[in-house]
Amino acid sequence: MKFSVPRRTATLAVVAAMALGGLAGTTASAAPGAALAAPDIPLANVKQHLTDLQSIANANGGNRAHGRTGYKASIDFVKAKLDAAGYTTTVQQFTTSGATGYNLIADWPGGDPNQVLMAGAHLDSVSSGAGINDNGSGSAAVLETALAVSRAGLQPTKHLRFGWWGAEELGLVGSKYYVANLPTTERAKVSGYLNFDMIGSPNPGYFVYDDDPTIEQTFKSYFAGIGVPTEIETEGDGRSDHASFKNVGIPVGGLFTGASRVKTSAQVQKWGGTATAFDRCYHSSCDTTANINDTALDRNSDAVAHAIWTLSGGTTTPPGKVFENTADVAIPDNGAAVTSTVDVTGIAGNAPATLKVDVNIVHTYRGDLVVDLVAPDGSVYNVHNRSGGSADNLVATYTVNASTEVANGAWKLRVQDKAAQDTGYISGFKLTFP
Ligand code: DTR
Ligand code: ZN
Ligand code: ZN
Ligand code: CA
Repeated sequence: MKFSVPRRTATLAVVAAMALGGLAGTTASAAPGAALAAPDIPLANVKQHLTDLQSIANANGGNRAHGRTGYKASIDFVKAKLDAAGYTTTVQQFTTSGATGYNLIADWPGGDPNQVLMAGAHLDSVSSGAGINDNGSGSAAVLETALAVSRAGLQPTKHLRFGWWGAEELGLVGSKYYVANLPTTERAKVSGYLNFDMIGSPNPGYFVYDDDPTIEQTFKSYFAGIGVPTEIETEGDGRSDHASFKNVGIPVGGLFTGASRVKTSAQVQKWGGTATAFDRCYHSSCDTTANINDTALDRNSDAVAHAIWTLSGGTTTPPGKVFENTADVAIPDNGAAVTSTVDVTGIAGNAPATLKVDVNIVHTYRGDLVVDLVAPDGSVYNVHNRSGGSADNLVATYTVNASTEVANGAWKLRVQDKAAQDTGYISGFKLTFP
């Protein structure tokens, strides 16, 4: 039941959520130049995703393989969570081995579109089992990190994009298809791709891909910080979706806890466990939720978040010239548009191609809203158009190419609520010029 929430309660709700570390509406920021620390990724949340993926396999013939109903159900499951968290999602279809395959791409609004940091995992299993370690573990860790980005209202310098790949088990087919269909100009914008395939093995090792040195060091530093020794991943070249990105020159990295290879006695000394296979259920029907080492899954999930926060430039960019209006402006429910205005002065020439637009709207149903930036000459730049469903609030940073607009003048944030029930107000509108 949708309901309208009086401003005071809405404010209280947002404050309460902030206190609980819950909903969006809390925008993470740090002193200029300071790095933002990644949040702890709750192991319970990651395990719940694995339980849900196990249930999907159980309800679909025991697997989540390409071309089977369990795979599409897995895609729908992950997509629904990301849509509710405010991501812009795209399902990319392809055909292989006579069946339709699906990739899921999720973009976190904001950040520099010319610097894209990607992270991904293949979501398909083999046909013999549920594929909980291979690769529910990677898929769930990436999903929970994406949800943590949303909860934090992270506004990184780079644009964040997450991918869940189909048909990896048939030869990296989904990720190859994604890269092959990414225009060269778009590939050039991807500053790095982080891959997570089998990161919860029951007899785990802690392996770091040795491809891009910066990414490798980011992971190594994390594990060193928690006192866990790592080794370079030696069997990985070409063995998972990072190869699709590496093959077109995109810097890659990732984590791995081992498959059918046997842990050596030296590795047992280093990591504990037994001198047996890292994952004795690799590609087998016993790759279920019982086939997970919680400590490995927890450590690697936190390492995923650490890498995303660190490599996305979680530091605040050096402040430029800021023009802000923090006056609250009530948004009439399903009614006329309202505006918040900033008067820009002292900026010579035109606005930049990367004009930073910070929007802070308190509302109980962001899918009701159409939000436009209106330049002094009346040009309209739509930044939000009814996406996000019933999620609360719209707290985001947009990068607008306003290079054809004269900078000085009255810039307006125009907001219209276009659906009955649920109301809110503009809490803040900020423009940052370099
Ligand atoms: N090919 C992956 C499992 C795998 C085997 N070796 C590595 C090394 C690095 C990442 C993944 C793997 C699969 O079966 O999905
Ligand atoms: Zn596999
Ligand atoms: Zn795998
Ligand atoms: Ca409404």
